Amino acid sequence: MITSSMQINPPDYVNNKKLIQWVQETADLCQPDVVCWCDGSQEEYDTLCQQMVESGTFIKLSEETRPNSYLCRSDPSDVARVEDRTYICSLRRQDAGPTNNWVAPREMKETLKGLFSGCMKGRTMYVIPFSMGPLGSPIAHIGVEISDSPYVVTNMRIMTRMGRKVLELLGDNGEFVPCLHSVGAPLHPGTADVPWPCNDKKYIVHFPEERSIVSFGSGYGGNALLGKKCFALRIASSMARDEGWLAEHMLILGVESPEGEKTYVGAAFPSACGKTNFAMLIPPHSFEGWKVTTIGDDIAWIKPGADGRLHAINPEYGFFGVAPGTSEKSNPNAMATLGKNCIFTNVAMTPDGDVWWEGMTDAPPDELIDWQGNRWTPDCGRVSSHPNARFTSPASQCPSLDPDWEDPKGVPISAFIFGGRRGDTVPLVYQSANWNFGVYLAATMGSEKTAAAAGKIGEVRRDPFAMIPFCGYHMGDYFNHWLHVGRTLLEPPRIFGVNWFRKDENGKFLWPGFGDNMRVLKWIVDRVRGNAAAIESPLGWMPKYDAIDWTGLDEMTSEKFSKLMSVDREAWKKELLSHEELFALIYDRLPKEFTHIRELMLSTLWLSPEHWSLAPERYAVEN
Ligand code: TSX
Ligand code: MN
Repeated sequence: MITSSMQINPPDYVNNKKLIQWVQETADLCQPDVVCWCDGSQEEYDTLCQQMVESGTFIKLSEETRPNSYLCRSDPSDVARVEDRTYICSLRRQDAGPTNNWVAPREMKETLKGLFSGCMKGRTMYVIPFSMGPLGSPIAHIGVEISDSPYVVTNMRIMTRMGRKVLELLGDNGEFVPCLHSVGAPLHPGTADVPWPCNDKKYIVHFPEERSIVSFGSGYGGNALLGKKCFALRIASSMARDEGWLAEHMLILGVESPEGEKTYVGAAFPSACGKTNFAMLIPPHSFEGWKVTTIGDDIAWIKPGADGRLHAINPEYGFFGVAPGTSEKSNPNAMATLGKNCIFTNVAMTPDGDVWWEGMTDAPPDELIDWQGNRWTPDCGRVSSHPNARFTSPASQCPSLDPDWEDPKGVPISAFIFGGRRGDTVPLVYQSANWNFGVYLAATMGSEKTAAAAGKIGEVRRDPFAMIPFCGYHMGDYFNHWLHVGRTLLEPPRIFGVNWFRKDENGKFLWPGFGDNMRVLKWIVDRVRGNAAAIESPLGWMPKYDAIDWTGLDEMTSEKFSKLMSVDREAWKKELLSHEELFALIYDRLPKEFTHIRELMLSTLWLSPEHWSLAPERYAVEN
């Protein structure tokens, strides 16, 4: 369907020869009925949403309770990223590394040519220009996604700065990352469309040397919104290595003291650690005058500045977050962000046209339509929302959004925080002795599995820098790049490890988490500014009980805190020895520094605890 606002020929503001040629070649290959150059206007967005309502892809939610918002139910087979179908097609297999799938670029291009030939028949091919990062920022980059999915267009308008102004900025000779996407479901004459077209055959392909992306067969966010994981992490990490910066799977937040001093930190966590909740944290009542501000919840692009510090932007424009578990208790700022102008995918719908998901409220509604469109009641034995159900929401609606979140220079980063979900062994918080030890800490971070997929529940899965699924090159080279960046900085960010998930002998969480994480964050900020005491351990610097503000948290006795902070020698020897498994995988490109650091930490653990610390205090040690 064509409307007056849709441009079939390149609009007059498009003069980029490379772009016009790529669009023409792609149209020739994919044979869509119509080519539409997206301008990013509200009118275009509303038209596409209306078309998707008419085609059964979108359901308009109640204008009273959820203005200008839509529910979308995907095909039940297309609900998550497909890691086994994700490829890094570097020229040399070695450069993709052992943690990525690889096929030779020429061979992959032949395969893709076959798949894309005529794949958009009966459909509209949308040209979606977008900027990752504030328009014109020296840290930002432009991409253009071609897609046959209106769901992708509408989500890209929320998740990126999208439309005409990007093409104007691109100019005649500007550089862009071409991102080609198709759901892989051509519409033949006489056949009806389905609400969520997709293809059983899926390919998510990256060509790091030529900086391009091709995605086939899936409409799901992480596979289809190519600006996010594909560009901002996989391709950008490869660009960053070549150019001396960092593209990281990190949230960025600001901590503002009552005196108005601002400190920015980046933090990386594997999935199911509450990254978005941490990015939007609300401090406890006792922290009067302290504020946490949100710059981003998922990705950080970080460049060394002339001042010798690192400066970070959030390349995204919205949040594509996991809905289940998001509530007024766990994340009031996210709930406020979701009030209007959102797209919900695979959540449940209430009888009055609103959304619901597991964990949103203590008690479920009496009746729902579940994510597959079936009637649902609390006793039916199924979940109402898919566990990976998502919201797409504009960042601008987030109450905790930092006033400087669109500063083209980025915000100066004072600390990096790395965390995982660990029921034992790993203390609540510790500061690495220096940059290299911090890189080691991040490279060996891991999380316990919470859902039974591959591997046993409780088993530690290593996810270095939370980047295993997202690094566009060899993980050993990635570690070396981090070590290299540290050497170029005059004022490197301090590096911290955290673990909100340590349990006692009865399996109960020792730490209340959520807003109380502010207490840990304040110690981190104080450390960075040289205002907090610490004692030494083999893991690095740790807060004494008195170094943390416990006002309003009576339950945290010094005894309980000691449990949270204890470093078990035997557990840590096992922990350090278990790093071998990860290191063996990348043995030929493993930084030599890592071997030294591991040996040093092991030898320190073998010393009696009296020798760990220069300070007399230390935490309980089981021998
Ligand atoms: O997001 C979480 N954060 C970070 C918040 C800023 N979650 C949810 C994780 C799943 C996405 C947490 N869960 C956190 C946390 O800090 N901590 C925990 C563990 C926990 C769970 C429930 C309680 C306490 C801790 N409840 C009570 O104590 C009542
Ligand atoms: Mn993520």
